[in-house]
Amino acid sequence: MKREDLQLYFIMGTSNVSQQEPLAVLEQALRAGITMFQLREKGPNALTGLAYEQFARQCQKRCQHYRVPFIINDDVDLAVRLGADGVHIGQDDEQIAIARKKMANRLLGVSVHSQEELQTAIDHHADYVGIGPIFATTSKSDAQPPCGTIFLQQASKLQPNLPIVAIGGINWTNANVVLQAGADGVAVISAICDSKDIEQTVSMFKSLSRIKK
Ligand code: 3NM
Repeated sequence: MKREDLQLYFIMGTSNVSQQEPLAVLEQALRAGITMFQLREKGPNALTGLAYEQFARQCQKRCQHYRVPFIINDDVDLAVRLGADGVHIGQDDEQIAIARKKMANRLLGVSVHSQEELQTAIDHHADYVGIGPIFATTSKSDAQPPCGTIFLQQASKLQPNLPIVAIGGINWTNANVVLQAGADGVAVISAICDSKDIEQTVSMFKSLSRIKK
């Protein structure tokens, strides 16, 4: 994968957006310059069945228009059926192995929280890993306690060839900390979903990443 694609990785599901249509939010984020998108349809009011698949296809179409990789959270079968660019999954050894096999040469991202989980992801040839939650987050109901940047720093030193995205409570005012700690980029939900000016928010994030390089 291109490491630069992790620079500003936007994650969204329909429940993350309240003031606007989710597709309108995605469109604004894409137009403003996000570099990767993950559909993460979770929560009590999450779309299911045909409505979920149709929404996923609409997101995919918009990502294709902007040539931004379209990733699906957890649902490997949907990712295969849609020909998504990748899938992102959590820490289940068997699931990682199955996902790697089914996704073949498409992207596989894995969330890791420890050295052991990092090694498991590497053993299964993950294309990138997500490390978090770096800061406190309200967007994931079962998130672990904030871990700060120490593990992120260790992981980037130990695995310099492994693309890493940091996640959890990241906004443009604290993003610099994780970029300095070695992340290739930041993955965000609320920083973009709750933004009153998505174009400006995206520009702020992207100017920070440029400073890092
Ligand atoms: N995964 P926000 S934290 C989806 O730690 C997700 O693995 C996390 O949302 C992890 O940018 C998280 O609003 C939520 O904090 C990120």
